[in-house]
Amino acid sequence: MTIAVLCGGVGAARLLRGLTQVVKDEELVAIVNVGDDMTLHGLHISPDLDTITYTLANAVSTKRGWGLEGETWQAMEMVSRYGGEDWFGLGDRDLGTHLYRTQRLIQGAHLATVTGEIVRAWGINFAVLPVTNDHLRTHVMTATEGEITFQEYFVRLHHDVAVTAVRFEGSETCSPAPGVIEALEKAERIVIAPSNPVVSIDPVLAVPGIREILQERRASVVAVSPIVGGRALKGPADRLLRELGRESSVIGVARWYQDLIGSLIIDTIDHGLASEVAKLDIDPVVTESVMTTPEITVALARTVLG
Ligand code: FO1
Repeated sequence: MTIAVLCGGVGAARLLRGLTQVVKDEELVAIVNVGDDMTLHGLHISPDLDTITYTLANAVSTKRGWGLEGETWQAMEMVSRYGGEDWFGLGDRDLGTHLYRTQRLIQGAHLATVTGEIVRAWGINFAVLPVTNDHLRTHVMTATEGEITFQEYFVRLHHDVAVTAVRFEGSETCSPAPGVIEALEKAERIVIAPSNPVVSIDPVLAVPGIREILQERRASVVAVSPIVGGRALKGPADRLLRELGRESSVIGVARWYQDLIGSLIIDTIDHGLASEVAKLDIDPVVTESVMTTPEITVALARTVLG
């Protein structure tokens, strides 16, 4: 049984941890957003790929949800001393990942190749694929700051600015990374992880060919709602849905994915909305979906595969 999981950052990483306890490594393929990627200090940084890597390696900072546990920040303190760009926190150990990735890319290696080298170095043996090896960057249009990159929105401005539109630079010209289409076509189950639909999952769906496969295989596609009780568990998904004229609720999520998913996993707190979801020809699956314990996480993984 092959499971293909469309992933953003933190929420996806948690679900993957549950899935790795339920299926074999060779059955699991994570297809990861790269729209958050950026070049800073001359380094290629891939936050969602690294969040998944560090989380699955049990090395992620549990407090932050990104970066490594037990980080020091000496290098960034030097950058700050010089008045350099210090709004994006790069720990000393995390910098090593970006140094290696950047050097390998300069040598001509594809992002998927380098990602494989990095995840294997952390003892991860299932496939972690960037959705594309090509340039793909999420930009948000804001009323007050004009068009900014995702990380400027998410980190520098603490996503505390209203968004009027989202754009995926490179989506028309990029191609799926090797193995991505094949994984989506042969998977018994395609899972949309509980990541931000607007800025984490949509960039993945914007890569040519991917949305079409989910539309064709809708009956085999299940999404886990990242919205619980009208709120995002982490990050701006609720605000973004509202700012883009959608409901910040499981109904808003169901409509967002309507032509792509056959089932939507919603939290028990939203059980009252199950019939509304069903009206959209989406099978509502009500369960504990807030992954606060390993037991809930594994149970959710089983439900996703159920
Ligand atoms: N998120 C923050 O809120 N503040 C940061 O300073 C920050 C630094 C950072 C460095 C490396 C990395 O892989 C992720 C980092 N993140 C930071 C998270 C990043 O913004 C991700 O894109 C979010 O997790 C959204 O997916």
